[in-house]
Amino acid sequence: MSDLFAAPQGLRTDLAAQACVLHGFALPFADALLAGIAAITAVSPFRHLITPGGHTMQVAMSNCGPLGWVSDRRGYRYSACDPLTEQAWPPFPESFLTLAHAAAAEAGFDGHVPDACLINRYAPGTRLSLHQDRDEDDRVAPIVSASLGLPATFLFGGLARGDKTVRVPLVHGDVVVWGGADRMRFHGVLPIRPGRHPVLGEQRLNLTFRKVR
Ligand code: MD3
Ligand code: FE
Repeated sequence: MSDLFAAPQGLRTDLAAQACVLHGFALPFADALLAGIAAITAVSPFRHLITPGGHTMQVAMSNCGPLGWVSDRRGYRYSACDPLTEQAWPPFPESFLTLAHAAAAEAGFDGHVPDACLINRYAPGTRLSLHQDRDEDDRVAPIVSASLGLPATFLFGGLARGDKTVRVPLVHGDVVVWGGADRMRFHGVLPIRPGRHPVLGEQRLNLTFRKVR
């Protein structure tokens, strides 16, 4: 579906030497990704995880693939088992792997084979505070992220928490890829502005494909 919320396709913005936005790269996959997310979350539903400090995360999460990211009073970690269902996470839909592989290759990372995909759901007002993704054993393999639904302003920082951040607008269909020296940058998402996306309604979904082990 063509819509005013979506990115122009085919353009690329470099954020750093090994980090870029592939504008609209996920648009040809959008229907398949949404069908996959619906099937996955019918089995392993979105939930608000508890941080080790006892706070409830604003972002609702699920996972698919061999490993999933979880958090509870004991800490943050990857687990092959969904603690809610006590079963393996749903497998990767084929379209997820195709997108992750193609986007990584387009960004210069050949042969990217993720073993985890975190699915984030943001309602209007939800933010994700500045953090590093440091629970993966592999600290250089690329992470591929696909944004769907309401637009977001992504904060792209440096390797230290206090480094200056730049604001990167992300819309439906955008893919961000970062790896190598830029893999450990601090990043976050500003509060999602109220709005209604023609396909997804009042939400933003983000898929992040990771290589954990
Ligand atoms: C660039 N998710 O799940 S994805 C996360 O939009 C997470 O849901 C955000 O951060 C989201 O851990 C951001 C895009 C992204 C993520 C991490 C980066 C871009 C990045 C790390 C360094 C540089
Ligand atoms: Fe992150």
